Amino acid sequence: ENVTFEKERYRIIAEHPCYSEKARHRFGRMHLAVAPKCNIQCNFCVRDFACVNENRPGVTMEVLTPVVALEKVKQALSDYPFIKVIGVAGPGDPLANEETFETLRLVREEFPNITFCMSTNGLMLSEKLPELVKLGVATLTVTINAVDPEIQGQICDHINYHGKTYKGVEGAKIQIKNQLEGIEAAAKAGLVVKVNTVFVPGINDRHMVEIAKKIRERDVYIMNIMPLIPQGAFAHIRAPTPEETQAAQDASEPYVRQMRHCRQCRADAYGYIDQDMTQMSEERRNILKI
Ligand code: CLF
Ligand code: SF4
Repeated sequence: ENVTFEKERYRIIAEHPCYSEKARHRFGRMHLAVAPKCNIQCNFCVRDFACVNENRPGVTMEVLTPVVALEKVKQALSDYPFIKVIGVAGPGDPLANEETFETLRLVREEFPNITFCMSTNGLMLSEKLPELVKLGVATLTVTINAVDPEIQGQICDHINYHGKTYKGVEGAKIQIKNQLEGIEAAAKAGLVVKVNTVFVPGINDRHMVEIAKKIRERDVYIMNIMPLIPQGAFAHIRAPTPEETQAAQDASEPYVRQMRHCRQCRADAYGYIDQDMTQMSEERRNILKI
């Protein structure tokens, strides 16, 4: 049974455009923008746009209902059989929206074998993990921007947790605890875990290796250090240079495998990650009605 499990895990990674450098030219992903609400407030986030923990903010995007999302999946998988991964990555936090689970339930009924992916801020991960396992979510991204509450308190303004608001360092303590417990439990449950880290010059720039060490202990498969896109309360902070981002990746590599080909996609992106069809051809989208 272990052999089957290992083979399946290998296949999932080999066909995932974000987890495998080679796969990105051969396989695609489809994001379903079904999750508008968020339960935290990151300082680099502008609410009307997408979650920048994973996504490039662009125009305000249309939120899909679960039923419409299923229709789009059917159409896309028949038109583009190279799409191997269905993901939910916003525009808010997937775990803060019941529609995420409803959508995945509907898609799972039609496509029993498709890889499900998700990207979350991790606040609700431990609590929601059993549901994710049941739905067959195979690959999971948690954005961890700091493992020190003093630093995270500067990156995230507040969290909303079980009906209460916690500001700054107090909120950061809860979030970091939940994130680390969540990724550990997810990896133990067999999910292939990725950690995204937004590199914020002057705030967490010297903290990357600390994060890498902590996530290595919890069997994270791959880490994705992404440059800040300055906006919102962080509009005044400069974006890191490519050299700075790369230096952070190089320093973290001894602890955990590094993803270096992230395109900071939109929450409604689909196709190859290097050729986002959402942005590339509105016209073709209209023709295909997807
Ligand atoms: Fe989407 Fe993210 Fe899954 Fe990939 S994207 S939920 S892990 S299927 Fe990939 Fe896009 Fe970078 Fe994300 S290139 S933003 S890492
Ligand atoms: Fe914005 Fe995403 Fe942070 Fe929520 S988790 S505040 S949507 S960047």
